Amino acid sequence: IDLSLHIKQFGIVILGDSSVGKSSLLHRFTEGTFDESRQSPLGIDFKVHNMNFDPDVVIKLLLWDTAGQERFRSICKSYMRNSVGCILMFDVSQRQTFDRVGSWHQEVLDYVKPNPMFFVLVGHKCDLAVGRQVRKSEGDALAKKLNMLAYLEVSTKENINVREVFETLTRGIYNLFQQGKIPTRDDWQGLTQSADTQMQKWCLHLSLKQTKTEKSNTKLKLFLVQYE
Ligand SMILES: Nc1nc2c(ncn2[C@@H]2O[C@H](COP(=O)(O)OP(=O)(O)O)[C@@H](O)[C@H]2O)c(=O)[nH]1
Ligand SMILES: [Mg+2]
Repeated sequence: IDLSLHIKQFGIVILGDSSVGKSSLLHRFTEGTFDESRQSPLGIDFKVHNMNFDPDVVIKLLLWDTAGQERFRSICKSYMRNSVGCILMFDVSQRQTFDRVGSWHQEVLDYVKPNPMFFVLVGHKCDLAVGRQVRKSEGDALAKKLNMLAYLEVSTKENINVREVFETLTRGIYNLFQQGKIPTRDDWQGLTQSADTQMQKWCLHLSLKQTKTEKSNTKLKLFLVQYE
């Protein structure tokens, strides 16, 4: 039995104009709920979420939500620099938020240079069929033009495609990394492989939300025996 557990850490930043639904999306993904009257936290919100692709790979997502920085984007710089993935959002019922996607994209790339950044474009609030101002084909075309991993139409309210956003981005980055297309650097925290200490493995195993397979249960027991 191979005892090595591969732990990778991806920094992910959620960006887009004010009120497109960034905080709602992150809250739905990490807490599972949507509350229309919920006040977005001001400043920077930070969540950690573990993804378990197979028993041997754990990806720890460091998720950064931004608020109030929309007009002072330079504040975002440091955590953009420490991210490898970006969920770039617009509101399908607000045309101007779509029109600004291109400039968000360019600014992010300028900030993170020479490090890479991979994007998923989110057309949010797709439950608002009546007020829609941007067509799905336009979102698809823009994501393609800007070389993004995907375009997804999402509703946090109706819980449509929420998990898919995070999974598509994480899987896309993971696959590129496996293909050697994302070089890591000592001075870059966007994508890191954490130290393989027994304690970390143990903690990560315990914090995994997904149902564990027989194989990883066996591993957990072995770790516990080793740790004790
Ligand atoms: N119709 C609809 N409204 C949403 C959805 N997600 C968020 N909202 C609303 O959009 C507003 C802005 O959301 P918020 O998460 O604070 O946006 P942020 O400024 O980008 O963080 C709030 O009134 C939310 O209730 C959605 O999927 N559908
Ligand atoms: Mg917010």
